[in-house]
Amino acid sequence: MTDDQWFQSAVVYQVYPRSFQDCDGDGIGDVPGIVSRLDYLQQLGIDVLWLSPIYTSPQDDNGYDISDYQEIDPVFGTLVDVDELIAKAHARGIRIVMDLVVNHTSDEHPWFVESRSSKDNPKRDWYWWRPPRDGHEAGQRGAEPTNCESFFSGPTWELDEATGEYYLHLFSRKQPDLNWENPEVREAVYAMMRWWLDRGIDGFRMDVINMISKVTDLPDGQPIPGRAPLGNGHPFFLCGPRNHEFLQEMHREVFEGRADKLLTVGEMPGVTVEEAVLFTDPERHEVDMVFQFEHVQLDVREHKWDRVDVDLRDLKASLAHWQNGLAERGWNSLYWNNHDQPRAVSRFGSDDPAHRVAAAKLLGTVLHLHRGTPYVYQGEELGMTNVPFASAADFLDIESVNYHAAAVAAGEDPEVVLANLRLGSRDNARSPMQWDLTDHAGFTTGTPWAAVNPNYTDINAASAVADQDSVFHHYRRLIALRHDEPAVVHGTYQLLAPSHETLYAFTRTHEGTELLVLANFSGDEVAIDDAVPDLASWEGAPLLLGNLSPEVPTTAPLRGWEARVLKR
Ligand code: TEU
Repeated sequence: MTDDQWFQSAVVYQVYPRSFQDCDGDGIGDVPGIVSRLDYLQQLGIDVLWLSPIYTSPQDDNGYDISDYQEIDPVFGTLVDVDELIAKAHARGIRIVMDLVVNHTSDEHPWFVESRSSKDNPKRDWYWWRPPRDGHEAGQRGAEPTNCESFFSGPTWELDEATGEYYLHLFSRKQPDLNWENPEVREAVYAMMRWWLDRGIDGFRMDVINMISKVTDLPDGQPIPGRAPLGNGHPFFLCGPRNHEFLQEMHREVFEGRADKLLTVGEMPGVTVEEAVLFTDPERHEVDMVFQFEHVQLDVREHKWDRVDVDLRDLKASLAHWQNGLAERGWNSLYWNNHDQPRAVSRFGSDDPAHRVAAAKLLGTVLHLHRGTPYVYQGEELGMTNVPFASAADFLDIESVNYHAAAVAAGEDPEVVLANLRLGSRDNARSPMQWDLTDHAGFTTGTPWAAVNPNYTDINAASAVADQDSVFHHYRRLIALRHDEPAVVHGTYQLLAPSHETLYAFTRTHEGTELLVLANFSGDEVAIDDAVPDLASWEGAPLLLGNLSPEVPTTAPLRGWEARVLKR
């Protein structure tokens, strides 16, 4: 592995700062809180820390609406705190990756304040402005320039009364989209990125970076069943015509000469394997890896609130699709969780107290034994679960709040809407980190901004670190395995028994070493004879890592939620 592929044996830990550790008692996590937990992260063994945004922000979308890219929001701390975090993380051999949110700014960013001030302001073209649709008056129903729907419900255009024009916002109305067609915008973004790299950070997670290039005439989208006349604009802004060009320019302008020490991961909703090969081909100098969404859409039907259970066969096929698709060129990221997704053990495993620990370890085993860079989301290493929200009032995320308001206004049954929120809301991932058995799980001495999951009495870091059989120590062993076992990093991938409904089985092969990974995604015993063609030849192969005790013969049927990694 060349030096500049260091990330292939690295494991990234995502911190959602608002919910990680509060040090000043205001009930919101902060940078000094992250510093105070570096020993814990070092014990886990992670190599990179990705921080969700901590920049100055009105917090409309919990910091993904930035009003100053080069200042830290006081709620999280100061630039001096960040310098301390960088220095102390580096002293532990941990790199720091910041969230880059440049598809849009906050509407309170000075760039947008200027742009909206008049039609002939020099920064007018830094954003997407359009007059009302032909034949319509500004503010009239249907006057939006196109019919496209925002990710956060409603139209993707907002009227600015002062100038009588509409501005584009793929997300909230307080997140106006930057116009990347304008070279001044790109230059300003690149300058800011260089400033952060010069400050000592080690890369970026790039928020919706496959939305920055749009089809410039922004046409109407196909009406969305049940939400017409709102239309689907995705074909006009996902992986747009200049996306590769912009990323290659970014690489030249920002990363040239230092890329081999950095990590860049592009969040790309809707990206295909074919496109990801181009985005992550090292010869093209675009990004090191992407967050793709195929496996986290398998339980979604018409829209994210219309959910079904995941069929393991679909999950296996999807991950294998990406393993095979990026086997020769490019590189995968590997994730079950992040701040936008429900908790994996509740979604893909089992949060039944009888099975939760085994299931959480099993999910970690399956993911970390794939080829790619694994991402651990805060609390995943504890097997933290979805939150038992009591009512709609418990949901704080703008995506949840807007969905609830729009759905109820459209006449949907509030109980159905609440059930949908409990299953799919991003709030599930944003409850405070569960540190110990003290008040508020040790997250804050104040009143937490969001309720702590009441199951913190059973699920918390203090208990986990003290228990060698915990999910925490299983994740620690998985991370160590990636550092020590070349076959985990480089082994070719072969899925076995693709049509088996509850058994997940695959091999990794590298320079004479073969790993066999077996996982039972059910609470019932499952035989493996038919799944593994030459099972007898695995007799007596050492168990590299398992999630249940006592150890049983390596070729014995798998117990409920049992995972086994064999090596020969
Ligand atoms: O998310 C992009 C994105 O597509 C999300 O809207 C995701 O698909 C959805 O939340 C699933 O429920 C990024 C950030 O991760 C997210 O937190 C921000 O809200 C969004 O961009 C806007 O910056």
